[in-house]
Amino acid sequence: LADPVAATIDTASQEMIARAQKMGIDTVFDRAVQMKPCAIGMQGICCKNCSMGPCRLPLPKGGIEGEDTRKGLCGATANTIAARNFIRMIAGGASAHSDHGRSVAEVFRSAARKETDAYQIKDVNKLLEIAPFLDVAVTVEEDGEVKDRDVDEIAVEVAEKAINEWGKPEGELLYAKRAPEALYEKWKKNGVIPRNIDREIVEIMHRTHMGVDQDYKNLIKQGTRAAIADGWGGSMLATDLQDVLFGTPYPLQSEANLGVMKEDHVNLIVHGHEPVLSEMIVAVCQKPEIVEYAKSKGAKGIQLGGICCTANEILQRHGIPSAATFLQQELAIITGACDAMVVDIQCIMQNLANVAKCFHTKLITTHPIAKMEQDNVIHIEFDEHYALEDADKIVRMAIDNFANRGAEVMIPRQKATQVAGFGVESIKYHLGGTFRGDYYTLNDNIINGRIRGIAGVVGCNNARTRHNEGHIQVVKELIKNDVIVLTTGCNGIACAMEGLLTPEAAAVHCGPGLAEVCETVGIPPVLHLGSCVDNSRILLAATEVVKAGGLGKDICDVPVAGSAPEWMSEKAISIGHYFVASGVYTVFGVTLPTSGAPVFHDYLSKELEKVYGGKWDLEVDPIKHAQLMIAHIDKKRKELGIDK
Ligand code: WCC
Ligand code: FE2
Repeated sequence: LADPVAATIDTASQEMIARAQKMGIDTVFDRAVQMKPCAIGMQGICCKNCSMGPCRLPLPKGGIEGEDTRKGLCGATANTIAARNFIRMIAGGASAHSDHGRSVAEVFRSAARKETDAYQIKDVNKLLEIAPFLDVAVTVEEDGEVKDRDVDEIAVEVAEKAINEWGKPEGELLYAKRAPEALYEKWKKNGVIPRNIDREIVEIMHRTHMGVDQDYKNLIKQGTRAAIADGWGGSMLATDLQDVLFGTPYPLQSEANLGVMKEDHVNLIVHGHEPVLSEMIVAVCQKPEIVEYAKSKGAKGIQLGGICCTANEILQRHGIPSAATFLQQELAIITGACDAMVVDIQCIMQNLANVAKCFHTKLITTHPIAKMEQDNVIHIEFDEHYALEDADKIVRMAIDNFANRGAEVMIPRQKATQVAGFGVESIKYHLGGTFRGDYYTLNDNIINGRIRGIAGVVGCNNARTRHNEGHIQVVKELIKNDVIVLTTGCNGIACAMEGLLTPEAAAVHCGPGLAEVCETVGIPPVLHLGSCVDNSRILLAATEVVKAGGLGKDICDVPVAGSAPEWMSEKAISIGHYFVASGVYTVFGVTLPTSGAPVFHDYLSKELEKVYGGKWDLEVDPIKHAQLMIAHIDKKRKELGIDK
C-alpha cells in the first residue's frame, strides 16, 4: 500500500484523502506509508513486561530446525511471551467492552431508582426477559396466588444483580448459563467459567507479570475465562441493558457513508461507543426549539451522523445515518463541513485534534477516562445526572459553530441505502415465521440447504490493509455461496456503504438458495446486528439455533463460522477468542500476533478445537478466507448428515 489514495476501495474516501494531501494535512493513510510496523512485535514475540528487556525473540531465517532454544533473560520461551501478549490483548479488549457495560449498568441503576429524568426503562418486555437470567423473579406468590411483580422493583433488582456481576466475591457469571447446556458443561469441566468480570481481567495482569504463569496452555486458559466474561458477561450485559433503556432494535432504513453529511445543515458527528451520551444528543436534536435555533443561525436543520459503534448504536435504534467507518474518521473533518465531532471512548484517533485544527470543527471529548492533550480540544464532561443539559450544551455549540465554516466545504456525494437494526428478536420474527415463532424456519432452511450456513463477519478497519476491501470481498463471497451473514461493528458500516444491507442486494449478490429466502421474507442477505458489544447478539442467535433443534446440541455443531477480515483492536482479539471458546471456527485477516511462536499458534489454531469445538485461523486473502469458512460450514453440514 504505497499510495495512500489507493489504500481504500471507497471512492468517497479516495476523494477526501487526495484533498487532505493537497491541503498538506496527513491522515492515517499517509502515516501507514511513512511508518512500518515492528516485525518482531507483529509476531507477538517481544516481551516488555519487565525492565531487563524488552526481550526480542525473532524467528531465525528459514524457521526453526530441531529444538526451539529462543529465550528471554528470565528464560521465557517464545510461547510464553506470545501467550502473555495475547491474553493481555484479551484483557484490554474485555476491559473496554466490560467497562462500557458497567457504565451502562450504572446509568441503568440510576434510571431504575428514578434518580434521573433523562433515562427511563423503555423496553419492559426485554427487562422481563433478562430478569430470570440474573436470578430476579418476575412473579411473586401472595396468598397462594402467583402475581406479576412490580416492574420498578424488578428493574432495581436487575440493576443491582447486574452490577454485582463485575465484582461479586463468590459464585460464577450468571449469564454463563445462557449458553447451550453442552457448552456450559464444557466450560465447567475445563475450569473456565468466569467468577466475575473484573477478576478475570485482573488475573490476566497478575499472571502475565514477570515471573508468574509460564505455561502457554495455562495462560490461554485464563484468556479464555476472561474472554467468556466479556462475550457472555460485560458485552452481553451492555447489549441487554442498552436495549431495556433505549429500546430493542427493529429493522429500519437509513443511509451510510460521508455523503450523509449535508452542506446546508449543521453537521454533528458522534463517534465512539457508549450510547448513554449519543441517545441524549439524538433526543436533543429532535427538539423543535433546537431545530429552530439551528435555523436562526442560517442552517436548514441538524444532520446527525455516527462513526464506529456510536454510529451503530444510534443507527439501530433511531435510523441515524452512519457517516464513516473507523478509518474514515479524519476524513469526516476533511469535508470542512463537520461543525462538531463529539467523542467518548474507544477507536478515537488522537490525530483528530490535529485535523480539526485545520478547520473550524469543534472536537469535544466527553468522558473522564478519555481526554486529549492538544489544546484545541474542548472537554465537556458528561454527567448522566445532567444528561439532557450536557447534550443541549454540546448541540448548541455545534449549531453556533455553523457560521464559522470556511469556504472549503467539500462533501463527497457517495452514500448508500441500508436496512439495519436486526437482533435476536427480529431474526426470530423474520426468519421464524409467525406460526411457530421461533428459529425453526431458519433451521429448516439450513437443513434443506437453501441457506448453507451462518457467518458472523465483524470488526475494524486496519490501515495495514486496503480499507474495506477485505470486508466486502469476504462478505460477497459468503453470500454468493448461500451463507447468510450477521455483521456488527465497522464491518456493518462497510457493508452498508457497499449497498449490501438492502433486500435488493440478495438478487444481485447471493446464490440462488439464499436469494430465495431473502426475497421471500424481504430481508437483506447481510443482517446488521449493531455494535461491537452486540456481538453478544450473534452468540445468542447461535444459541437460539441450537435450541430450535435439528442442528446439533452445541454451537460447535451448527454450520457457523466467524471472521474479522480487517481487525486491529484488542477488543477484536477478545471477541475472536470468545467466539472460539463458544465453539466457532474464527478466521482473522491482516495478521495475528502469534506467528513468531509456532507451537502456541498451533495450539490456538488446532488444539483448542478439541477442547471447545472452535479454533483460530489466519488468512489474508479475502476469497481464501471466505472459502475456509465455507469449507468449515460444509464439514459441519456433513457431520450433521445434511449435506446434499
Ligand atoms: Ni468496533 Fe473495530 Fe470499529 Fe472500533 S468500532 S474499529 S473496535 S469494529
Ligand atoms: Fe466498536
